[in-house]
Amino acid sequence: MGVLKTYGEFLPLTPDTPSINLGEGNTPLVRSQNLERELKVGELHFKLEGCNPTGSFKDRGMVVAVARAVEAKSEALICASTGNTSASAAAYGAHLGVKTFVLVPQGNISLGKLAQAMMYGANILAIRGNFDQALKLVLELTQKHPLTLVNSLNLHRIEGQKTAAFEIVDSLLDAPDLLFIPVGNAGNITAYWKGFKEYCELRKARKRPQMMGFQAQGAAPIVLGHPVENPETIATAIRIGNPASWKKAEEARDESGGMIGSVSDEEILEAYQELAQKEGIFGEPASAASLAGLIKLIRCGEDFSQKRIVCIITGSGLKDPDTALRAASPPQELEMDINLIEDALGL
Ligand code: AN7
Repeated sequence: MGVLKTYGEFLPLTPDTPSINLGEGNTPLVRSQNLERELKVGELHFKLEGCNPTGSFKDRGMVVAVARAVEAKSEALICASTGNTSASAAAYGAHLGVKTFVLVPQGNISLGKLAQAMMYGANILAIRGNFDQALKLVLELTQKHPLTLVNSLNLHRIEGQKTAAFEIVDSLLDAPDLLFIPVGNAGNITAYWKGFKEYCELRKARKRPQMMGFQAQGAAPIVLGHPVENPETIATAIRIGNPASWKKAEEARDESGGMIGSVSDEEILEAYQELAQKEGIFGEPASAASLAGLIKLIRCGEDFSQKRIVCIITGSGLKDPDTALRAASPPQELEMDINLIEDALGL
């Protein structure tokens, strides 16, 4: 049905907003089959945002931002992106026939995301710089030209993304005790917190979760308390050194009694594989930062045995085949001989 129709009453829509829908939202909330027991968590769920139409949570906000841009007769959309925003903007731009410009950091965007933006027909520039520098340029361009910014500084993005919090409450009949979420530009943690607060005010939830955000160790400005000039991490989606929603992420952390921590690339890769091999859930590396954060806290002695926890898996693992092929074992090659095959399979 789509986010606009399902949650329209909570979104900044007008009677003139086009009613569009690429099938975003209504993503599965899946109960853990193995890690819940191994990690001794009371209840562990994964929210599979990779099931959105372009394979990430960005679609929830993009549908609102692009519908409103079309309503305002915008000539073109523009964003800087580590990949997922560009794929989503390009898809909704194509769906509504609006030109889409994207600036991505050359060499640091995963293959699937680049393929998506190309296929949807966006005008893509791979700049010789990082995401933070690309965003700065995009903001300058929007000052000079009549372009609609569709980064999460566009508050319609945040409004759309808060619907994921609504879905979690609608499905659990309350907010979880804790929400684990990757943090990059910090729009998503801002959006979830807004969603949980609104549902609580409307008495659809009795409580609000502690917001547990995780950045990659080489790109952890909020944890360090200062911008990181040259952010580095294998999780290219969150390779961000100066998040646009920094202050709002801190508010979410402080108002909820949560935390923003960091996880190393090794911890991210471990969680990435655990999630795939123990749960059958293939998230992209940045997505695994949420689970990596949970595992890290448990190793440090935290007891979550009485807690209900949701980990947000923000994007699909298929977006980054290169990292998957490096992380997992390659197939064994073999002649077409049944005896050799039986031997190889240990049958
Ligand atoms: C899979 O696409 O910033 O903290 O330009 O793709 O709201 O930025 C992506 C971010 C987490 C972090 N997981 O969310 C972009 C971009 C995935 C992501 C994040 C991103 P924010």
